[in-house]
Amino acid sequence: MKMTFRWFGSKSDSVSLEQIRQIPGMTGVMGFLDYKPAGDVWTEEEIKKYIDEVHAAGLECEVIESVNVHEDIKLGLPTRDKYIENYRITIRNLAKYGVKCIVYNFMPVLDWLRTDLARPNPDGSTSMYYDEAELGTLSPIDIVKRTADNCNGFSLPGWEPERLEDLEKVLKLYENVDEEKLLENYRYFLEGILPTCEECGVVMACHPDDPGWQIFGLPRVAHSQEGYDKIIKLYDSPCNTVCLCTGSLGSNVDNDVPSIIRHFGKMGRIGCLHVRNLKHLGSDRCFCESSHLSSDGDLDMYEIMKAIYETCPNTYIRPDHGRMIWGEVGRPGYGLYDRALGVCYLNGLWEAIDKAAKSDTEVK
Ligand SMILES: [Mn+2]
Repeated sequence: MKMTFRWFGSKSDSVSLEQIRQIPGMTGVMGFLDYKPAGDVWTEEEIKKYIDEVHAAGLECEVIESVNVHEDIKLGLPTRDKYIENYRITIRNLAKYGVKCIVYNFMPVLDWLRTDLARPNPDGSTSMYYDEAELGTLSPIDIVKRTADNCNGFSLPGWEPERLEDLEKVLKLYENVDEEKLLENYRYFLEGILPTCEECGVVMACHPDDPGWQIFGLPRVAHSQEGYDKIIKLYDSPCNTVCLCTGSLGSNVDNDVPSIIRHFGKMGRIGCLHVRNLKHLGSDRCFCESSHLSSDGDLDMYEIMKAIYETCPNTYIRPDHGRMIWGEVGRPGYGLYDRALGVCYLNGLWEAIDKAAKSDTEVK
């Protein structure tokens, strides 16, 4: 297991590489060029600058997150070929600088979604929060505006203003795209890029829909074991993998997260993992992001780490969103303190699982 931490770059993150390096057991970052619009080529120069900085801090950068897929690809428009070619160039450029795994998602229009980015908890901390009942009263444009207004001056992944300028127009285009059509467009995308990945030794890891169901009537395909099975079958390659985000999948109470990890872990199709917890509040469609601890949320983190240990022990892992604690101000979900506590807890679980497994072997 390689423990990593998301880092948005020195100009866009309240957390420094030095702070990340000082977290026990930390090996590297999951990197991100947050200023790149979907569809643009990530140039060698930009990649080198980011990765050199990470290496200079004594950390690795083998995973890159959110090379966003242009909407025209998801919609299957004729212009998609240009964006797929750009994506291929980006893959080659990232591979040149040692990147082994690229995280992306195939969610139409809207990326992950919350109705509150700083919901107060009884202990005085704040959490990101989602309530479907509240969402019912808002339009997609309302929710985008509210998110932009409440993120402490940082842009959130998937909420870049350039991407959302034409929101209404894009939503209209999706009226003709159902789940089947989206999967067809998805296949075309994978056929376009996976041969390049095979050539370069890079895996693509699809992040789940968040929350893990359809919203605003938009088609979504990546929020269950069955959905991922379909995606894996679209193009059979070891480079076609899942970014298994326990919080996103766990938002849907029908998902048995440890069992999904075992299913794809055994197939060798987990490219990396985001590990976090969440707590449902009174309804299956209302939850807040809790601390990583099992007893604070609905997910059994011990079973999750055990499933990883037993089926994909060499995977990249990072803590995912954390609460804001100890008065920290930063990008919602991406402060230092609660995520660093999450790392220590996950490392503790791992050591216990590892030692128990080794002493079992000795007894036999
Ligand atoms: Mn995630």
